Amino acid sequence: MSVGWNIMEERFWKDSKISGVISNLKPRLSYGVNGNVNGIGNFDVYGAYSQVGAKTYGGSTAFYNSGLVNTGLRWEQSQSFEAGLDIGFLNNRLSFIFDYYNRTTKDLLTKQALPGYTGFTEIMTNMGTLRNYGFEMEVRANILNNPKGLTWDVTANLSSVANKIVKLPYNGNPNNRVGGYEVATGRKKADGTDETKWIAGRQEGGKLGELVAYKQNHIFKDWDDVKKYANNRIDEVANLYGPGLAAQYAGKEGWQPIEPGDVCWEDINGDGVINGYDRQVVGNIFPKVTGGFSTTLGYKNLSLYARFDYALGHTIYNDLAARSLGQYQGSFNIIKEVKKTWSETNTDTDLPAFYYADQLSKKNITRSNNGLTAIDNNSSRFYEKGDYLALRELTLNYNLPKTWISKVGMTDASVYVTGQNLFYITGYTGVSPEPAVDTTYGRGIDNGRYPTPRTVLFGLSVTF
Ligand SMILES: [Ca+2]
Repeated sequence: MSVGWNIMEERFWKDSKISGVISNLKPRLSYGVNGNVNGIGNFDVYGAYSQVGAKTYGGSTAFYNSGLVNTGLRWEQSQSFEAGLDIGFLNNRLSFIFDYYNRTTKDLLTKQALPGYTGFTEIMTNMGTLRNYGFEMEVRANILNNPKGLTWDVTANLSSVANKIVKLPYNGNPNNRVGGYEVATGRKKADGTDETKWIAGRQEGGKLGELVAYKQNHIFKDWDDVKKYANNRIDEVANLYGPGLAAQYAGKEGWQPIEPGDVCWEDINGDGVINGYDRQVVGNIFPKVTGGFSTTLGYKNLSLYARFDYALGHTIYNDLAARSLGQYQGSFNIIKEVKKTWSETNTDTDLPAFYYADQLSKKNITRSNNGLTAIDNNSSRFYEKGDYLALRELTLNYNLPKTWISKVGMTDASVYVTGQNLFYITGYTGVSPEPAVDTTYGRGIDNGRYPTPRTVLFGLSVTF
């Protein structure tokens, strides 16, 4: 269902002087409901049976109930509201399209994990309500328009996306939370204990895609620095103690000293203990803003086209760098950043001292995962901003003059050279700054992806 008003078609508009400047003006509103059954398997409504090995049940073949029935499954329902405005100036040589959208998806088809004692790992449910909202904008400009000389067109678009979890099924937890981590807010309650909150996971009012880590404040330069920040510190994550506690812990089995070259973690609640309460959200896997722009410059038979795109606001966990500098298995190749790790002659750095098997010693890099590739609970140092601008395409095209090609029976012919994925401008240190949406270990993790291939093509296009 949609309505639009072509104001420039109205009599009063045509009669007014402003119609000479504003050539298009159209406010729009739309509302619609869509259904979706993507993500639902063939037998989710009916449940499933599987075979137990081959004749292993007293010499016979047996079957067991391997998938739960959910006869109440429904389609997902998306309600979209959109408000927009098209506006054009000077015979539409400059035009804008603005849109605001708000899409609420109800009855999301989601697999709900089940406790092991049920005998099942999960059940397909209509889990909750998610809202996506944002702005979209497009600009088109015909800056130069000389049929015998220069022409120049520019287009640009931008869209911002945010998501919010609106509703989850009742499960007795505050905000019907599923998963996530309990951390300290940094404030104390009246009785002196820590005020806590839940981050990441899924909860009503929360966002999808949050990344959680221990915040690296800096690398301890020397003993003075260790004593200044961590003299009486206990690190419960890796069983480390500060120099002031040496009398108590030195030589105690399973305990190691905090030394220069180790990470100075942020102690959120200031209790002198580093533990799970000292974790925080360090980013989100989803870009906040994406878009692109293109420009076409023409002079007679020659044209130059360039197309850029960008994404801003997403964070990537650079597991490849963490794994190499943490030497979780001791057999990985070492990246060149190892030269920047802390040593007695290189104390001003943001990379901890290079140890073998970080997960078995100081846990300066992989904090609570024992060296597994996992998105959360690592050092914040390896969560990198993925902001980038890419030159996606650059094409130089020359249309051969008609007088030449008509002699050999062609109607159109051009030669061109085109390059794709020519460069990124980014601060991300891995091979590709694009959001890691689909890797072996899940979204947001760069565990060694292939770079986007850079290609250069020379071509000849002929029409007879
Ligand atoms: Ca603490």
